[in-house]
Amino acid sequence: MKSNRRHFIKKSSVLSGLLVVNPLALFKSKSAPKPIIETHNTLNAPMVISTWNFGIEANAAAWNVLSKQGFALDAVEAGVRVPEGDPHERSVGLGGRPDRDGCVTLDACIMDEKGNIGAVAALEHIVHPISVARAVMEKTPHVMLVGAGALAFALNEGFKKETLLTAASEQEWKEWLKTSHYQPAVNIENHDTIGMLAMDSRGHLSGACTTSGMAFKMHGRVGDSPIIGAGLYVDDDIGAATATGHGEEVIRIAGSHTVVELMRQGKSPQQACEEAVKRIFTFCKKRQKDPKSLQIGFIAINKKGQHGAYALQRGFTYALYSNAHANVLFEATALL
Ligand code: SD4
Repeated sequence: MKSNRRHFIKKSSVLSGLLVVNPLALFKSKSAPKPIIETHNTLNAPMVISTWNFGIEANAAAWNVLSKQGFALDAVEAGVRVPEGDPHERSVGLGGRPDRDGCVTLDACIMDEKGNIGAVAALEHIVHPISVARAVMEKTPHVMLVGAGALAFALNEGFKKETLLTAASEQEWKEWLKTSHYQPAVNIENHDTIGMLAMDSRGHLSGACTTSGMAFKMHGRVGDSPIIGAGLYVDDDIGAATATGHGEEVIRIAGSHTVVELMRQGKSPQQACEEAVKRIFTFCKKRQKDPKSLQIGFIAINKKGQHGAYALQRGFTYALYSNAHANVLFEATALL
């Protein structure tokens, strides 16, 4: 099974900084010669990376867009819609585990290469919150809609109202009610939120993140996943990052934005993910919170097409699809 593979970063195999100079350009112009410089290295483009085992199927849908020279934004939306629409995936979209009141409430956000952002939080009854998030981005003057307002907007946009609580999730919730003890499990069913980052063949980046959040959370609780800068961040000049795991901890360090800023300072995606997880660990220590009771995972890519992933604990898997990796599942290295 591929899921047990260890993750090896091939640092030396990725060339850095492709500089293309057209010598003719230096001689034809009478004014000061201006070399033609390609500002980014698209050596590894297109590529898509996403969290957990279900990233494999999601990546395949995204690759379908990317391999036809489609846009990264369309790719990430198409990709994460796959687990959203799958009732057997119990942590995203249809069939997601409910909150403690039995309501399935969904969180999602999307960000493109230009810094356009859209998000929904605590959205009920809509199978594809990522597409509602995209509609918020493209059709409203706002960046985030929540709860009843998000649902009203979605219905007005033509999204269908559906029951998201499946028999299996309802059964699990009823079992949980017997104790009503809120203790989110680490690596539930080995998958959770889907965060996806893509670089299209033009070298541009977009990302998407979608989840039903922590199972049996308080009604109205919102995690990191729909919060730009926490669950997802994209800066087309630098790179992109997304997070999974206990959202409260990711929000505490503005996780995905932190990863991108660390890459801006020169860290590789791998180093940046490691540093972000270590910051969460430090906060755990300060707050006397047992890090063993938590799981956090980050994935990141940069403009060179390098990727990184790191988790607080073992068991965090992610899927990578590029010309070099035909949709391979890796297990991220971990701090603990
Ligand atoms: C949340 N980050 O709602 C999400 C859930 C998740 O692994 O990813 N769990 O906090």
